Amino acid sequence: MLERSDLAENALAALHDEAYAAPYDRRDLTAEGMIFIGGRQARSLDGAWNFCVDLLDTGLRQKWFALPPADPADRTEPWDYDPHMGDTVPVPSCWQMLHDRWYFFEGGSWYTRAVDLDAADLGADDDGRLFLRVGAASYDCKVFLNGEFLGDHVGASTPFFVELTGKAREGRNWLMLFVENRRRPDRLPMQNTDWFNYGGLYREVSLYRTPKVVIRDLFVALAPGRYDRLRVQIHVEGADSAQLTIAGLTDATIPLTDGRATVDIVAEPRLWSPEDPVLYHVEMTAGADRVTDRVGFRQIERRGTDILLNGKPIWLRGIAVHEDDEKLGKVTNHEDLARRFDHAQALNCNFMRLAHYPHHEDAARMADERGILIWAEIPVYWAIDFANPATQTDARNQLAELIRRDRNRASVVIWSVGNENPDTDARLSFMSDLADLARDMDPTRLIAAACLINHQTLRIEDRLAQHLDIIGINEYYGWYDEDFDDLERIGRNSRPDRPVVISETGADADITPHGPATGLFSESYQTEIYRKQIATLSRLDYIKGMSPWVLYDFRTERRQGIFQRGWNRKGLIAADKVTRKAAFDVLARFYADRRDS
Ligand code: GCB
Repeated sequence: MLERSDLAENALAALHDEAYAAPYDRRDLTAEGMIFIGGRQARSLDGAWNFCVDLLDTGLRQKWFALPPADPADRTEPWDYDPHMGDTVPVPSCWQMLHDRWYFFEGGSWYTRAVDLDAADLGADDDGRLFLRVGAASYDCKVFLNGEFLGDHVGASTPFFVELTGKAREGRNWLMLFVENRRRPDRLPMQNTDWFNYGGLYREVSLYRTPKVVIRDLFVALAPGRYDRLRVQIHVEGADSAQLTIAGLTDATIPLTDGRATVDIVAEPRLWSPEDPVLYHVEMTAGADRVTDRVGFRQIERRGTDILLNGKPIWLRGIAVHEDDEKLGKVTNHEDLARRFDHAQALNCNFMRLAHYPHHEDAARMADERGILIWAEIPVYWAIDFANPATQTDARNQLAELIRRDRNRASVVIWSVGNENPDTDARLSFMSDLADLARDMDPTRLIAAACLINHQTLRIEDRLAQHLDIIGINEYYGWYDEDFDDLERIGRNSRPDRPVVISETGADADITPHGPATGLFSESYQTEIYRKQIATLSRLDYIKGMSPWVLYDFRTERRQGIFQRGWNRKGLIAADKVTRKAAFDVLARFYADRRDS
């Protein structure tokens, strides 16, 4: 007889245990645990990780993470998965893009890799600290190190941190991440969306060494309404002052109370704008810790139905874009981002909507460099479980993580708290709370949401509007709504007291060899819709911009028509991200005229 270990006993007991996941559903890795990473040296953990899909959560039930490494020949009990060996996948990646058999896989998966650390990594010399950062994992990620459960994060698109200080050991460590992407009614988004449910560790994973003192947060911007004052908000752990240097502007010692300070500093920076996207080198030290950033300074405000950038009215010539790639899925790289911004600039855009969830942080960095204004959003999309407090906590945390990550980016001018949600009491309370949170964390930006038109009254009408600075409107006249005259009526019937941005409009065009020559789904039909939309919308003076749907065709499970075949074909450019459709030029010409007017 074999002598059974605890693990083997557990594997047997777990056959009848349906509460197996409860200890790991902690949701304790949140915005609170973030550290500021600008200018820090990262040790990349990207590359090959051991991997296996786990449809039945067997790894959580049997505790695969607790299996000590051993040569198979030395094991005395059977095992269902050994995380220390076997097939590997690259990180970052989406598993759907790696094997046909994983294309529609929704469930848990295990990523494992060895991490070798020396005494210096563990802070032996300087009492230093060690943090793991995961750029994004879709949707729930549970972190284990050497068999120990360290924490749980929910939300598919924002980064999270785990402190490894005191947990990691000298020599070989085994880091294991359980990443699970089930669509569920209580998640953001819920089951039903119009984009593909990619899964996996699809952004970078890194280690950060810090000294004992850690700069957790640094937020620097023009003080609201002022051009001669910077407002600086700091959170440092373990120091009672910080030194802030902004090249050519200031060199200030800032006293901290309980590690925190919010101070105004006299300075008159050159203003960041699409025409002059100037960035300043910012450096902060506290104790032995040091971080840097490149930050632009600008004001964005609304006055009546106007949007003002640095005090001057601006019209947002935009385009909406998904984070989606034919070959890579949601993985973003520099080349892809650069091409995206090249295309936006070829359209004569000054604005981009990053739909429908936080995109890679490098998107806003590139927008800072290129002078493109950004609408950033969280996936409060369609029929969210608005009455569920856990869903609300998740939404608040995703918003907080996004704001903490990107609020030094001058390009980001709008936080959007949702897309096309029904006007119910529960939704109003859920989303107005998000608007309040965004304003509270960041008074230097405008708050928006993509709202729906009231089709009964043919008016722009949404109770959430009073909590927003910008009313986004998604409308598809000529496509889902056939009567184009209704768009004219809506224009006349509506008297919004604040700016409206047409956050979506468009039509599908299938330019693959299967595509039709005329009618719905043809290139000519799409072009015609753009012409009519532009003609109608440009007559409405409360419309202060638009971001038509969408730059590239993107993958989505819900589109299975013969001209769709798993793709939303509303792109102005096909899924190859090269072939432009005729409507591209129509929009580019309109934006060129608007720029000059
Ligand atoms: C919308 C949604 C967007 C869809 C788009 C469409 O209103 O906001 O996510 O992809 O329409 O193509 O139907």
